[in-house]
Amino acid sequence: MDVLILAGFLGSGKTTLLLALAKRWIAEGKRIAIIENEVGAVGVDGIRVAAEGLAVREIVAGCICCTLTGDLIAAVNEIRTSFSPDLLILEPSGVASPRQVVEVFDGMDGIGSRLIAVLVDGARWHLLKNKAASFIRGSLAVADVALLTKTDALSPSAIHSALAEVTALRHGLSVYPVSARTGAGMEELFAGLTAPASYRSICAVDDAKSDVDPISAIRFRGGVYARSIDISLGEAMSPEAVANWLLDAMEALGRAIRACCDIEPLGHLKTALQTEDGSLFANLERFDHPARLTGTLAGSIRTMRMTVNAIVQEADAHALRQHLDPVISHFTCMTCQPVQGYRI
Ligand SMILES: Nc1nc2c(ncn2[C@@H]2O[C@H](COP(=O)(O)OP(=O)(O)O)[C@@H](O)[C@H]2O)c(=O)[nH]1
Ligand SMILES: [Mg+2]
Repeated sequence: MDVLILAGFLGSGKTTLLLALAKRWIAEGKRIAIIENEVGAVGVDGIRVAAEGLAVREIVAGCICCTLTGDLIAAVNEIRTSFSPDLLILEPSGVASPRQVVEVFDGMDGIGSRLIAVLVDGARWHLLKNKAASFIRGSLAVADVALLTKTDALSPSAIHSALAEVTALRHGLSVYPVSARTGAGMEELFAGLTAPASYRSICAVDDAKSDVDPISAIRFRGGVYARSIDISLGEAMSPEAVANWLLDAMEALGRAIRACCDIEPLGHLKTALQTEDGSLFANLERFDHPARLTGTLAGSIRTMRMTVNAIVQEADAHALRQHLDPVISHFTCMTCQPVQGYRI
């Protein structure tokens, strides 16, 4: 069983890329298993991956690079013996230290090639390079390959300078520009990741030395909010009305997050709405932009489960809870019943 670790800061595009890679390889006949890790007590990515019909194991309520290492080892062993995939794709939480994640696989039985791809968010590069520089340097220090994601949101000259700046953080590392949204760069990535020989040409880092200590460089300080509620609608709603409602809800949640931060927040707010006929997902990682929806709903909707997961750098967990709880309680046209509490 080979292992591909897709690491990167909160909201850098890991789950989106993971879905694109997994679907492509499954179509080619590969057996793929996925592990999703989220720090909050309830996660959204596992729901999103399962909604695509993929085999996924969730590890929540902590980080697999430290507190939940034992859970990761148990999950990997169980997947290997019971499912025996060709490839296990692992998405650590967006605050994990990739070095510590990869060390979990050292000396484990039955692991073939092991590769760490570190995603760097091109659309937020201007923010990340100032506010999350040590996280990115620490991640790149152990990367086999780096990907500059969301290139569709950048001009050609911005791509060029971001590539140069990211490469400068880890001498000798090849940084690969991709857009999972438009598919730009994806063919080269598929080819590279599938054929180890050509992969070497993308990933010319064998001799590169990094002077960054990858663990001490990664110290995340911030707040986590994760909560799941069951919603019964007084009157049935159409999928379009629910989608519009979710966009409004995300705007309100995003505003609440901004209100509890002194500076422009850096983090990721994710929401899943699960109904009997499909699921809808919303993401906000640029808090001054509207949320983006994915997934599909059908039929006439009477009940839904809403799962919210937010993690914000430098935010206080209590402040996050104080700002977000009332918003969730104020979805007034609905009867909300908490099913799982938030966790800090
Ligand atoms: N413009 C653009 N946005 C993307 C792309 N890939 C992901 N995103 C957006 O980035 C946000 C975070 O994506 P996600 O895959 O959940 O990131 P993760 O937190 O690293 O797993 C979502 O709003 C996605 O729609 C891309 O290629 N282009
Ligand atoms: Mg994700």
